[in-house]
Amino acid sequence: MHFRRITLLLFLFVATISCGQEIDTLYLEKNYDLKEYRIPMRDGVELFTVVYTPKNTSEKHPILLNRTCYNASKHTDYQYGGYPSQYLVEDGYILVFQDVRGRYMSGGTFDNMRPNIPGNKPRNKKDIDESSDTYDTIDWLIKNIDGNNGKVGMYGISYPGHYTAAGMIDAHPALKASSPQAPIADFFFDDFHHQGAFLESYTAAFAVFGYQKDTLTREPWYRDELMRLYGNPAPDAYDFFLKTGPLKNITEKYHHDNFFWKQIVEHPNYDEFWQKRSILPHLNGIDHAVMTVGGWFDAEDLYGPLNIYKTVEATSPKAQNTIVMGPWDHGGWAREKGKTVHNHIYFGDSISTFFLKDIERNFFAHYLKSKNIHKLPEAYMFDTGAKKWEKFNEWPPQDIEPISLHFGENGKLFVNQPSDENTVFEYTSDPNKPVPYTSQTEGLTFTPRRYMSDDQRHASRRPDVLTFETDALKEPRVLAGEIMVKLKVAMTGTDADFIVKLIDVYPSDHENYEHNPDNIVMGNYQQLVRAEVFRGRFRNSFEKPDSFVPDEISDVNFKLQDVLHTFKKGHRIMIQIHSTWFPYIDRNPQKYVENIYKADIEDFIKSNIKVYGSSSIEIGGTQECCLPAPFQARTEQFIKD
Ligand code: PG9
Repeated sequence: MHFRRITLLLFLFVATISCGQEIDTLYLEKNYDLKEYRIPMRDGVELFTVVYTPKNTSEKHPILLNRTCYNASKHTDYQYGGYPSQYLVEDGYILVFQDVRGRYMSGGTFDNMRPNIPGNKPRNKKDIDESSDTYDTIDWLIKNIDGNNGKVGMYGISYPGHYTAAGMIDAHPALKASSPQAPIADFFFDDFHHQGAFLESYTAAFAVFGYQKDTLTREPWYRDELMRLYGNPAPDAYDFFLKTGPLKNITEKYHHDNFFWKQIVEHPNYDEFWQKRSILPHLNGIDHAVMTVGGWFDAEDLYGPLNIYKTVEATSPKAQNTIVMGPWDHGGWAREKGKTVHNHIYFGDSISTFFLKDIERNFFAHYLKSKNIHKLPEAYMFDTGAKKWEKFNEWPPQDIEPISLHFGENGKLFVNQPSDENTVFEYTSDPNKPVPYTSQTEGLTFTPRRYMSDDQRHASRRPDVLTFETDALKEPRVLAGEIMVKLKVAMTGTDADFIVKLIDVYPSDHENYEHNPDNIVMGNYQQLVRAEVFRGRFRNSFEKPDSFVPDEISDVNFKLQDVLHTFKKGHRIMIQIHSTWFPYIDRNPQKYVENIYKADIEDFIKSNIKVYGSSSIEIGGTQECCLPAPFQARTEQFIKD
């Protein structure tokens, strides 16, 4: 694949193409003046910053700041890099795009999820982080950019969403509105890992984040490293990664000189390296407006938006804190395609335009232009089953009846009806024949996007997948809030992953959809609603993993990410449980080894796994869970401060 096409792919996977058909070079040239600056930070490092200032000087304008690791220069020369939305550009803001430290045209050294240094402003000159860089940037902009009204908003999708959240910490007083969108909160739970299990599908992404540049550049400096995997992209990632073998082969063949890969390999557990990079323990004392945005089908950052919203809610009573969750994949709200279809499922028309025009535009206008039009509820959540927006005055909602699910003989799933505790369900998990994460064949990609509402019949027909389903529902049932999985398991091996899926099973006579190819049969479709992996070694602590004792019953309790989904009358609720999910997730050898990134081929063994009838799944409201102790302790400490 030609490098420039990959570069475009890179930008698309983060930059997202906005609905801005009306915004182009001509529009920007006609309505904005463009200048580039090098803004000095407190330690002297200069950050490259592109500034568009409205030509209309009849009024002062607020500043909209986007800090990115994905190249601010794609906005130079009056290029419309895809964001902010056409509505914000048309409303008139001072549009600012900045390369974060160590990226592209900015000075300094890059650090993935640079640890935030706790403490109040101003810090001494050596202590810098994304929070201090944001503070210094805002301070400089307010003082040096003519025509600003003294108010600043921040926004960003994905990594830029993370930088937006970092800017909320010890924020500059001019920062009045922040919208972290699909923000990364913690790379041990977002993106590269899900609950400690490595996302092997991310292997190709390391080139973007694992090499320091040695000059100021407007072009990706990691071109050759990116082509190692993308020079001849595998059309079948399952086959490619199975043949590649254990993760140690990836180190030897592709990432032997990648500093981020080395960090991931050397820190397989939630140790201080990861804990200090989580943004969550630092989100406290926030006193401005925060609108966190996420997509229910975001395979990259779903943990981030949900937990950033909940943390701000718990620690910052002065913040006007809201969350918007729609039927989108990663950053899907920033691009309008007319019909919102995720994989095979149609959710409605112009849903992204509704968000951009009626939600995001009003949010910033209200807080930055003092337009009294902000009518956002506490939680603006899209029901992915009923396919409509719902407004809640809290999230998770406490007024929707939670349910518990229990596993019965012959694949029966019971609602609120505990089954025989002594019933045992068994399967043999073979890492050499892993369960595919998708019903389709996908090539080497940064992150899969379609699987999160995909048909699960390919899995339910496998002997190494436990499948339980209710009878057809006599009435609709709304599942809203958190999901707590409580498994009681035993195994012949000494380690295991557990993938648990919540699935909406369509009636056998459900009609097919016109927007799908003929071979997509919707009768008995098993639509994935939510799935998550849990690496069993972390069941007692993400920081200190434990092996399993063969044939001894163990508790494996963990959370799936939140849902809002109405299971319609005639549909069935299904749960699947299995122990491989490939190549989305790397394979657990199932023989306990200290570091799976260094496991040998001989460590990969079959394991007979038992799930006991005393297991259950609790869905709805707020589920008390097993946050990793260090994180939980720190959050409590910050809340107290
Ligand atoms: N969260 C997205 C990502 C981060 C790192 C690797 C791959 C993807 C993003 O910033 O788009």
